[in-house]
Amino acid sequence: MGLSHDLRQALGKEEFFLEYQPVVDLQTNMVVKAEALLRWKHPTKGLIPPMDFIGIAEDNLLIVPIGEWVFNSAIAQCRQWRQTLHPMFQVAVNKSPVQFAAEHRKKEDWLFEMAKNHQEGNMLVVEITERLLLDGSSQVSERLAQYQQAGVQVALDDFGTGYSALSYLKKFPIDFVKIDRSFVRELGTSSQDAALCRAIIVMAHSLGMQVVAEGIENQRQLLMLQEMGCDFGQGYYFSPPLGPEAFALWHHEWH
Ligand code: G
Ligand code: G
Ligand code: MN
Ligand code: NA
Repeated sequence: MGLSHDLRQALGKEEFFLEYQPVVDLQTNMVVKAEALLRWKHPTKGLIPPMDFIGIAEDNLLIVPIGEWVFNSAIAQCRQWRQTLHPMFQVAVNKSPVQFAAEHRKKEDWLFEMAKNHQEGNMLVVEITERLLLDGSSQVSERLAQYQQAGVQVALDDFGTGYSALSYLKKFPIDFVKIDRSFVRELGTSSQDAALCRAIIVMAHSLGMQVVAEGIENQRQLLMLQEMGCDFGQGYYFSPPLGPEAFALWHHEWH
């Protein structure tokens, strides 16, 4: 039997879990956000990376119940961390264009539950990609506006790698731009990449958005991004994605 078959069983068999990667405030060094990343522990094949199963889950629409599980788990975790780590803790979850399309057809989703309770909404950041915004769909606009009303923030992931029609930055309610790690990688060695990072930061700030740099792996990259005024950073230099217990331990050591 193939992965697609096994994926149908995975939710019921509780084979999914989340890891959390800290998002560091580069000006204060505080950590009050984490990105939730989905993991699948296959009973015989071991850990399967999201790249290898998200596409399948999108094709057979299992991504919808899986996505709901991700949101519920991340919210439950965040509720706990608001008690134990920081009262304003937030979790960021990834959401693909297929999830938006499928939800639109379904009409009701977790968001409407949450919209009733603003205190839950402000626990969440939703990470979307440029691909979602490309066709300028009014349904997407509407959904993002609902997020905003519910206190959910929106981050534009992998920024700079996609279509980069900059007009959507003013058209959609986007709170954070995430500089793709391909630009951060060569920061110390490529003056072009440094110029690009600097330009993205200046542009985002002038449009009222904050910037998260992904894939920070060394101190040189960190210092350059800090000097450019980048707001937040993520990467192996701080920590890889961690299970909830390891994350809490890491957080206690950090502060
Ligand atoms: O950490 P990592 O290599 O596992 O993540 C790879 C990619 O998988 C990320 O770029 C992210 O966009 C995607 N991903 C991780 N978790 C989720 C999830 O819960 N939902 C969706 N749609 N994508 C995810
Ligand atoms: O596309 P998205 O940004 O959602 O995916 C996050 C992915 O980036 C995860 O797979 C995570 O494991 C990976 N990642 C996080 N930090 C680093 C880093 O410092 N270097 C590299 N190469 N990958 C990273
Ligand atoms: Mn992401
Ligand atoms: Na990314």
